[in-house]
Amino acid sequence: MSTAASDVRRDTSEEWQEYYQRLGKKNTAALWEVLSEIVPVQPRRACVPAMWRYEEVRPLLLEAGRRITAREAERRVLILENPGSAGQSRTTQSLYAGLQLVMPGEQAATHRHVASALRFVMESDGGYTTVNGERITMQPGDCILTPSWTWHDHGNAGDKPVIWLDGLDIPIVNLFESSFFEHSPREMEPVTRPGAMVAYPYARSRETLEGLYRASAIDPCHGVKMPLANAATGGSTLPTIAAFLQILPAGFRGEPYRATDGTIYCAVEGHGCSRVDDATFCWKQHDVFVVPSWCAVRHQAESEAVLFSFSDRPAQKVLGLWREGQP
Ligand code: GTQ
Repeated sequence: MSTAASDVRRDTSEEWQEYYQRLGKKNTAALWEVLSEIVPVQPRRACVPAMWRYEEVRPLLLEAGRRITAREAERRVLILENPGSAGQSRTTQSLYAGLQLVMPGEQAATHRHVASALRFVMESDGGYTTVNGERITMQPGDCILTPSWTWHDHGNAGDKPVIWLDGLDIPIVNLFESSFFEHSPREMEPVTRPGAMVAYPYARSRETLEGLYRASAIDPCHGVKMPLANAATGGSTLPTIAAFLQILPAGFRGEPYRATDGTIYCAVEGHGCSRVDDATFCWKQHDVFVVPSWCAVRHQAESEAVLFSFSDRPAQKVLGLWREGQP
């Protein structure tokens, strides 16, 4: 492995220390002390591989349902915090994920923010989200978008808890210090865009995936993986986030793959295990796991399995940052 230019012997003599102090007083610093940290040879990750088992987190979320109302909380969500970045409200370095709960009869207030969101529905019989005045019903497996600065609220007209996985680009927006947020002064927003543009019903995407599975070759790393294209633009799901659905045939033994877009996975159907660097995550429906940037992942499926995933790939691509490879 090559060494960075700054791996020189640090001079700790008093004379140098005194010089560094004078630099600090003028708000300057010696690059040669930090170069290999700030320009690493390959990605230096704060985030680590991690998994959240649905059967463990769901009871905690339902407990939140007894402790706080959706109104009080604004959004009743348990953030899936990466243990390598505890307290930073992030799941990968650039993306936020959380599990949101809306109890029967509840309605979460109408607001909008610069951060874009996707929702991947886990449990819903009567759940809905309203995007710029258009009500979109939620069914398990549906993916629903809340593009940047669109008004949205969530509700539950059924008699059972509604739960979904939220994915937002909050850390990206905050990196750029470009966040705005506001509550709606109105109870209802006028309809300003068709709901079909922001909804990916599972029945439809699953059928498209099945067609691809029958028609195309199985990728040795990904099985058959398809992006959820943006219906309005034909481009990525959201400007900053791409969502994918992939099928792993029964008995699939994937080859290792890595890419610079840290990726959040949610198991939809079947069960299997994914090896992420040295960790092995055995997953079943609704379990969530994260593959940080440039970590090798290899998926294995016992039964035929379907995984939903999302990452910041479009943001990295447009900035010329994205790389992938087989480790
Ligand atoms: O549903 O609008 O998980 O504003 C975090 C912030 C969900 C939402 C989150 C939010 C929302």
